[in-house]
Amino acid sequence: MDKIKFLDLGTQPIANNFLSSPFEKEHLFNLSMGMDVETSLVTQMEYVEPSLMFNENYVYHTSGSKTMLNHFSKFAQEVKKSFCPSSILEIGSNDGAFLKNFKDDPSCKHLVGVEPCGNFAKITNDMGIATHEEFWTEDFVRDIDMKFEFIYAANCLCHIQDIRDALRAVERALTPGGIFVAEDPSLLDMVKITSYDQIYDEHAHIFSIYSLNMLASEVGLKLYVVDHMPTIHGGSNRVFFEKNSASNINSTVIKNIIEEEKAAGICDIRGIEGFSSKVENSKKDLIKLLHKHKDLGEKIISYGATSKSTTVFNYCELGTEIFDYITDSTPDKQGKFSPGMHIPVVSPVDLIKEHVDTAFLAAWNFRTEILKYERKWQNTGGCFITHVPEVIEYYNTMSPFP
Ligand code: DWN
Repeated sequence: MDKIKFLDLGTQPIANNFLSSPFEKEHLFNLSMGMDVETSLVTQMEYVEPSLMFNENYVYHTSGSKTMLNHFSKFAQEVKKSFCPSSILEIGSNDGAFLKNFKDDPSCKHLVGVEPCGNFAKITNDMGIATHEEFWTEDFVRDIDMKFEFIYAANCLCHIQDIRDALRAVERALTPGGIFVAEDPSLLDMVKITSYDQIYDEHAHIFSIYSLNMLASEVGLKLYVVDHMPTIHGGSNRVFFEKNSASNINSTVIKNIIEEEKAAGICDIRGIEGFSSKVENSKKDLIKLLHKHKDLGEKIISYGATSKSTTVFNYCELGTEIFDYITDSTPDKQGKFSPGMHIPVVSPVDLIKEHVDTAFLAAWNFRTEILKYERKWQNTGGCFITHVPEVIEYYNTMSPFP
């Protein structure tokens, strides 16, 4: 790919490599984004070796939030109703949050997961879902020699560096007329709300519908529906493709979406270059606001040890001089130190009893769920700080949360 760079997020560690000791040696790399000249794909300038990110120590559990469990259970019901597939494969099946909904469905004869992280492949194999501990490649599909009526990839396609190979693999694994559904962060949303923290080692690409459509059509996958989901992972698109389709369903809607993307400047390098200054301003504003609270002698913590916050903390150089600790509900992250900035990660605390004054909302994509849990603390004067869609402090007296 011939890429032109438009954003530099500096030196970064592996986003989910939580450390047992702050003195552990870390893999560091330069995180920069560019645009592919031919397809306008927004993609990293240099990719990180996949086995450094996706291995048996991977810590992100899809089932860690009620919002996502409901999201996948609801979509599984829709799939059963609309397609009633007899064979389903999920690329990047993680802890089975989606596939488990089909386990006892008699009409689904073949249920297969593909997951490179050994700890997660074990979880779904133990559930009785046949799971291959493999990366998704055309070679892998050639080896298994099976066809599926429905293939799903949630927050996974954007992780696969050789995107053309991944799409060829999908086409090869689908039955004629088979359906492929991918959901990933939306480039348009990322640019609109300056959520630059969608960029970290694992997210090799951030898709526009324009570039994803171009790449998928190269291999005969026809895009026919785009569902925009503004509240899922901070703004995602769920896109439906059909293999060998001659139909033109929804093409006007898709045309309009692509027109909107072009008008927003995300399909050409001159348009997207402006994103870089928005990101720099966000950084300056966040540092200033956090320091203002610190200078008042407040106790500040971060809420959710997310991959996204690895980008924010390392790009803005925010560490233990600001945050006492990060809370996270994932047992595998607790007792560890955050990548790069080495902030201790602890299990969720009672913010009132711990006298926390301010919490940075690192898991801002779950703010509705989190604000519900922390209503009491907010009623006692607790303040959330977020950087999305802009850097603000949020007290309970203010409404609505943007
Ligand atoms: O694509 C990816 C996305 C979908 O998920 C991955 N490559 C990795 C991961 O990214 P992330 O780490 O930024 O995802 P989340 O879902 O924003 O992480 C939320 C974190 O916050 C989890 O570790 C769970 C934790 N959490 C919490 O401590 N209390 C979450 C909720 C809702 C809570 O109430």
